Amino acid sequence: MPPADAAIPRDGYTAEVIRAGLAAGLDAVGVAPAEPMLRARDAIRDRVARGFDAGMQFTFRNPERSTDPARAVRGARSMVVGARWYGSADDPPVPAGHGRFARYARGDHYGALRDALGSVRDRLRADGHLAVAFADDNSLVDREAAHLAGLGWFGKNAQILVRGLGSWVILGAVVTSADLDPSEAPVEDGCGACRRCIDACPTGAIVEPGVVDATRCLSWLAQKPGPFDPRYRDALGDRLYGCDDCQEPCPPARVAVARRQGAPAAASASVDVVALLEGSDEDVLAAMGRAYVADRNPDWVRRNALIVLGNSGVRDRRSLDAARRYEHHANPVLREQARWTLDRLGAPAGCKD
Ligand code: B12
Ligand code: SF4
Ligand code: SF4
Repeated sequence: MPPADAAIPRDGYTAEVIRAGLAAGLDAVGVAPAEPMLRARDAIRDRVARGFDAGMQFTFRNPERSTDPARAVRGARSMVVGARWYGSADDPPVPAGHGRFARYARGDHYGALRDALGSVRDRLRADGHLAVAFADDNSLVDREAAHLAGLGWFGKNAQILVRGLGSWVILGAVVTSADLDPSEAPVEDGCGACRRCIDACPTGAIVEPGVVDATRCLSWLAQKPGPFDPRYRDALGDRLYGCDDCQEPCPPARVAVARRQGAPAAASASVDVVALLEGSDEDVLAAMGRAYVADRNPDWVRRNALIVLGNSGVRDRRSLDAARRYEHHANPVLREQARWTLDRLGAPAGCKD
């Protein structure tokens, strides 16, 4: 597999802009024309028609806007799309009674991505162009932009796999009025006959290659407000936030981790859920760092913590007392969740031991 920067032009303004992105900490950079992304628009409409959007807002709320870069920046001509690798050399074991963070939520990777995109934006502005950076923003579909910029191919897990880096990357773009040379695209499919991600998904959420039913995806279920679908509480296992199961077994992702010797060790991979359940609102939100928490309401994190506690099998006094704190909580979602947790730990609600 050629390295991620194989397609960088040797000279010219586009090459300078791409090199500015790489120098600022992006691991791969490509350029796409800022045209409407009609395939993504159709895909969003298809997901909504099939109910796979699960009521999510994000890019789904206004597909005409999120698939048209010119709606984000008037007179847009190009998108400079960047990927930042967040893989780590290790995956620290998660002790019983701890809730696991998915890899992308360990540390402030989006902060580093936005800083790097900001450098590209500043360079373009300094040269007299309009430029706005977007990363994980409702205004732009990042994966389709990355695909059109030749950064990688769509894996069957719906992730963009960057050449030489695999899927442990987050994505963002600078939409600009500068007329840049598009990168070579699309990148040839690299999945072939493999289907490990589809088989590894604990809830069968990858219903077709590249199509995720968010009503079953643990990543969404752990983010959404309200009660957690009882059908998937067992499957949540020890995940407090996010799910990596459709990436862990992916051969190109594994090769990239093995190849990038000296990659940093993972930042904190988990948190003690009893401590979380005993903590104040501020403590809970602080433990989540800059991860998305719906309405910044710590109760949705506590709901997940109760499920993780129930799944942990840790039935000591500390765990039972933590769950019992929520038996009479003001939030009915947490009351119901606490009852499930106590049942799961073999200490039904109301039972004093
Ligand atoms: C909504 C959302 C979610 C939702 C829905 C995911 C989904 N599949 O759409 C939920 C909450 C479930 C989610 C989960 C995750 N997400 Co998310 N999410 C987004 C968000 C905000 C919008 C995505 C979107 O618009 N989807 C619309 C649908 C229609 O797009 P799609 O399913 O990819 O459709 C395309 C493919 O089907 C492809 N296609 C068309 N024909 C074919 C045919 C074949 C054979 C194939 C393979 C593909 C293919 O073209 C379609 C159009 O582009 C973006 C950020 C952004 N602003 O773009 C991040 C984003 C996609 N998420 C990201 C990440 C990291 C994750 C998680 C890994 C987090 C985690 N560890 O828990 C999981 C992975 C789940 C998964 N397997 O997709 C990254 C992806 C990075 C990458 N390498 O691709 C993004 C880009 C955020 C970022 N800026 O880095 N996410
Ligand atoms: S993130 Fe987890 S639940 Fe969602 S599709 Fe991937 S493996 Fe399935
Ligand atoms: S696990 Fe296999 S099929 Fe899935 S994204 Fe990776 S290479 Fe493609």
